[in-house]
Amino acid sequence: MTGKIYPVSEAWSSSAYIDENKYRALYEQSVSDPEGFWGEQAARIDWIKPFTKVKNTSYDPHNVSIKWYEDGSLNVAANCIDRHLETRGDQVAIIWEGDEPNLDLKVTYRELHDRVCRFANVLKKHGVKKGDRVTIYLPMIPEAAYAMLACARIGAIHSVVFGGFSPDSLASRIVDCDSSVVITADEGVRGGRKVPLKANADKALEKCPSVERVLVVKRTNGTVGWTPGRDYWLAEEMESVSADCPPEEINAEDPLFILYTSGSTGQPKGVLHTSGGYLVYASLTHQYIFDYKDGDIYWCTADVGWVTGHSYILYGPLANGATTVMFEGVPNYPTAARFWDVIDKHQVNTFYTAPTAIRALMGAGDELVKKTSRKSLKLLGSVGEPINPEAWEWYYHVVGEERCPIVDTWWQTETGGILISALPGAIALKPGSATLPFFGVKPALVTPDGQPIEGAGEGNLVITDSWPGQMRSVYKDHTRFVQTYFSAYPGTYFTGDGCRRDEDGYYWITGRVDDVINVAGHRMGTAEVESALVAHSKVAEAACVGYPHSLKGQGIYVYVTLMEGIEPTEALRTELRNWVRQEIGPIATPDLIQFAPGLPKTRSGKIMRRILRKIAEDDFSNLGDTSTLAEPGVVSDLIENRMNKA
Ligand code: 6R9
Repeated sequence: MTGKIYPVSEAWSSSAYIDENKYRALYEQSVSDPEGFWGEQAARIDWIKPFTKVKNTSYDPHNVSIKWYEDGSLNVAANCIDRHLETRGDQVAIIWEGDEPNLDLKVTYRELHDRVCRFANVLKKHGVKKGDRVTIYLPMIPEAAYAMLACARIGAIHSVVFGGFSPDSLASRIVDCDSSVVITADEGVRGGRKVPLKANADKALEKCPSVERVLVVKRTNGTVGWTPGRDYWLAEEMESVSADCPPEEINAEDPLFILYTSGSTGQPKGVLHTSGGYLVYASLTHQYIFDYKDGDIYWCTADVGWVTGHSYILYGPLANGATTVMFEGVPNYPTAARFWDVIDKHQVNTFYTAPTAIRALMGAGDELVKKTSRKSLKLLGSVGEPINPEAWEWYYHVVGEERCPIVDTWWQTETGGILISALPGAIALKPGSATLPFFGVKPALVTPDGQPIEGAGEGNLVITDSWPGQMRSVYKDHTRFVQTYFSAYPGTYFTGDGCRRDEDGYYWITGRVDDVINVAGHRMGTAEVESALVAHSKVAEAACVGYPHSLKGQGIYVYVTLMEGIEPTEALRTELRNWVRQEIGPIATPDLIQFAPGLPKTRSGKIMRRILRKIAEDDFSNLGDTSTLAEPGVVSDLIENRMNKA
């Protein structure tokens, strides 16, 4: 089953940085001599103190340690801003497109420098020092970029929390990394609706005694609560400080940011990324995978609350002196032509979005696309989940008019940057495949019990050697880092993804093999949804699984056992849905709730998720052996009352 192949066009192979021969040669060098390869590549960024040691990494489960360029020093913000001032001070760094189509703003590198320096001085004025954690809870406004870069400038560690998360989710992330400063806005605006960020933050802060300062961006001028002495308007503070802020010297292995992400167990973990290797990797992948050339307008539609926003709206593009678009809104406001309108408005050359958005816009019909020009487009990208071939073909034929290659980029919060993707001038495309590994990346497949799979086959995806963008630890919990990623298949990094490799060596990600589900490109731990549900007074027990969803990729299916005497009603379904929404955030809202008098369990009391998954998928022909169940009868009841009857 190889499917269609779209060869590299002559125009692309002759104009791109990397053609097929170069890819083969450089890939070979990168994996046979990582020290040499990454030592050379590091010259793309400015070092304050040059490194003498390139790579010092160990995947040995007894001693996992990942260090790159460890004796070098640099400043990430200076690399993203200051070093461009001489050659491109007046070039636009950020094109901000507001939620309303008539609202936009262009920020040049010189202006970015001024804002970031002032912001950094505001942080200093409020006591933030190198190594301190700063939580950023902002909408997609330029201040989010200023805030992140201001932290980087002074060596503070930012933790960006997606603006769609609830007060509780925000609170647990603030507490985990012990932030003393929170940066938020009065309100966010998305799709014409307001999001009460300051009110959410106030609620969260009731549980966060460590927070001493809240800096508030005025976005809507909405009414907000105020705690004098703790809360400050950012704009006033920016006026009160100097615009001069020399960048701190930061060791390559000093932390740049923490980003919380869902795992298969427990609370979200604080993925820790450091400075030197991360920046080299983000910038190199951005240049080659998007074939970024001077003057290109590049647009990644992610939110800065996710890793894609960190690496491919901010750090990668700005390190490369690019013009990066930052979009506050949503794909279907005011109409489902918004993306295509914005592409025309700003003459976007490279467009990078998620399959869930592509599927939704495909559903809105071709007319909305065809009435726009899109002639500026050269290259399309996809990220966040496997893209189904139908959506791929539509993206390719209708949006890109068969002119634009699609780079399907596979990576994770943990990997810092893209690991498997086509290079548009080098690698022929197969719809639905992320294609081949990037330089320095050594993927391998193993059977569930750890036997290596050679050649074509399907198994669990591991990476057998480190790359500079790799996460360094789970914040304050190195043991969890080792357990989660390095103990299942010793000597390798375990990705949590299943994957097939075809006869051409192409990789086809099949989705998560752990209890993480991918809802509209957002990672959700089933354990988080379950713990939110059991916190409800009427719920005795809950189990959460994913099921195929035509727009979101996966939907959230929960089985709920109610407390004795509680009636399963439609009203209670709504109540539980709203409850989870409130506890975690809208992205965790269950799509289907099945009331179940009992859940299938082994005799030792473990919930048999495999069975629940099958039922949610409406595929109960192959439930496997149910004889080990404590009460085999519950299964027929679950099937009978399933919510997903085809
Ligand atoms: C960047 C990002 C990571 C998980 C990952 C995988 C899925 C991401 C994908 C993809 C197939 C792609 N994933 N990109 N699956 N093809 N191109 O999304 O990070 O939020 O940490 O999610 O997303 O399952 O393990 P993150």
